[in-house]
Amino acid sequence: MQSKIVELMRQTVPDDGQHIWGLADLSGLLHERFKGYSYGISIGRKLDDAIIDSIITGTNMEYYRLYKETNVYLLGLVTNLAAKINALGVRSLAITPTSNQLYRSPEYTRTLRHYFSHKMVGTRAGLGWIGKSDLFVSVKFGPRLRLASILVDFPLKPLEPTIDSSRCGKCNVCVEACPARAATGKLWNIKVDRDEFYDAYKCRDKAKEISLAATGQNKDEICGICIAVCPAGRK
Ligand code: B12
Ligand code: SF4
Ligand code: SF4
Repeated sequence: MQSKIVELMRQTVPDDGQHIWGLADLSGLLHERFKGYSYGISIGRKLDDAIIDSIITGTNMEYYRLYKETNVYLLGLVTNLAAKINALGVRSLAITPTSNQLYRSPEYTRTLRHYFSHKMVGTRAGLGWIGKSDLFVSVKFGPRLRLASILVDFPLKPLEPTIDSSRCGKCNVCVEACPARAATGKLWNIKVDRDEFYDAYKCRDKAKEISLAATGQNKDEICGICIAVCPAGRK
């Protein structure tokens, strides 16, 4: 069955240099609402370089549109894949890029955490690490991507070793560029919690302010300067 799922992924995810995907063992890592699922597939879709380069000093409408379009695209891709995996007889569940009822936490306003982390599936699939400003930094595209996931109840064997610690090294570019000063500069590893190195409230409040100024709305918190400056993704 592993080989059928791998084949399905190869056939369905475009081999166009704009996508990455990998298989993850999530045993013991998922919230109880995902009971029965212990494995997953992480998928990343690259973001357009010209648009990302253009937000290096602050966000704009083009990035906002790209963010919306990529969410719609990834939703379609993971829904299609989950349906095909279900048709193979393996129970699977598509996890959308943005929060929905499936993983929204009622505690969110107090914690700024939901019940599902796409980035965790990505590190378990060996596709990247968590950077100093809490972005997922993929080996292939740096942080210039959006993520989605699929959960499956079949024991998938990861194709790559997991990545358990940061590869940022001495780089501090995103820490210095962040207008909210949200990151401390401490390096991530799987034992270090988000709140020990990155302040999600500072980020959220600044991103709201920036979104309002650039797009006239502050429902979505759109900033992304930390994505644009990261040398791991820049040409
Ligand atoms: C809530 C949320 C926010 C909040 C809180 C952000 C945060 N970093 O926690 C706010 C509103 C501030 C925010 C802002 C932004 N967000 Co946001 N957000 C989310 C959302 C919906 C949930 C994240 C969450 O619950 N975090 C809780 C913490 C605890 O988990 P985490 O940060 O995801 O990751 C931790 C675990 O994965 C852990 N971990 C990783 N591997 C392993 C392995 C093991 C064994 C263990 C134990 C732990 C572990 O390490 C991390 C740090 O502790 C996700 C989508 C999703 N469901 O994943 C998007 C998501 C994180 N956002 C995203 C983006 C792009 C942004 C913004 C750039 C805004 C924008 N769209 O322009 C900023 C950047 C903020 C930043 N520097 O991280 C992308 C990130 C892409 C990337 N390259 O990393 C995501 C993944 C959406 C997507 N589908 O692509 N966001
Ligand atoms: S999204 Fe903006 S405010 Fe948040 S960490 Fe990145 S640069 Fe800082
Ligand atoms: S800018 Fe540097 S410190 Fe920040 S995530 Fe990228 S590599 Fe890591």
